[in-house]
Amino acid sequence: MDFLAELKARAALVDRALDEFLPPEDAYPPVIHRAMRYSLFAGGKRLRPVLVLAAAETVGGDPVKVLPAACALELIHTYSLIHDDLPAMDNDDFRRGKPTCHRVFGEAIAILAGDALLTHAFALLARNAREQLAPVERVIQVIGEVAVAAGTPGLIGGQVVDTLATDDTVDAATLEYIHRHKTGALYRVSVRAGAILAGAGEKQLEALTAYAENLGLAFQIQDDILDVEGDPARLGKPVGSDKRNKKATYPALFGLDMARARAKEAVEEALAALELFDERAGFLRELARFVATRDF
Ligand code: GRG
Repeated sequence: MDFLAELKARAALVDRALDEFLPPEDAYPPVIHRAMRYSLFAGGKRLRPVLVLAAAETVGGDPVKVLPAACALELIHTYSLIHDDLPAMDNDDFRRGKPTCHRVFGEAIAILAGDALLTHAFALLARNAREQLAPVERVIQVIGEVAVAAGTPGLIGGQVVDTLATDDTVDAATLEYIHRHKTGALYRVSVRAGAILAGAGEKQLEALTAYAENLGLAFQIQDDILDVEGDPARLGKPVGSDKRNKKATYPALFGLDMARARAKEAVEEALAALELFDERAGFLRELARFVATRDF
């Protein structure tokens, strides 16, 4: 399999669905829809929505039927990036290689664009039931799980601990909490959402959850490694623009070699979790290998 070509094709499918599912740019009041679309189409890798599609495919479902849920996860991810970049948080000028939402539209519209993406995500999740793409009880389970993953037990919790962490408070346990919640929660729920909507059995869901947790960890460690030794141009970041707390990373706490070893171990655990699946898990397997070796 040419993994990158396959990833690109799936990301293009997601992009077309996002365009279809979002209010048009000129819908009143246009500035908010322009801001939402600006950040959404700034060039993300689309890993979370692609995971939703691949998890559905792995358990024998139709990826096209989970497209609204896949797009919902990308909307939540993009909202979190817009808010993370705000002056009150990381105060970043660039994201995905372009000026951040608040630099282009101002802080108030950027805050509202993030809010709008988050709320629209739940409208899209409900669409799964309205259009009878999946049985209503599965849709309700997914809506509940996504809300938890985006809330204080997930993304928000991780962001709060990261925000409050200072150089002397970031120990291994804190770092793990931040990674599991800030990054891991959305990976985990992306895989679970695709699998649940497609009717995964209990054992399949358990295995896919273990896969996703290890994948999220490998992804985040590689993200930390790229912060140290990645090519800023390839990552869409201007040189010297990174203002993240450098202590809250795997390489800072454990050194680069140990960080690489831990990422490799997480990939192996992710692959082991997929053992019960047939060749339909091929894309998920390649994705696990990709996240820990990627350079962007
Ligand atoms: C503001 C609630 C709230 C949360 C913010 C996403 C986030 C939490 C912070 C961004 C900083 C960061 C490094 C987070 C870890 C997750 C991560 C690596 C995000 C970037 O994901 P990619 O590489 O991004 O998939 P693209 O642009 O490809 O979608």
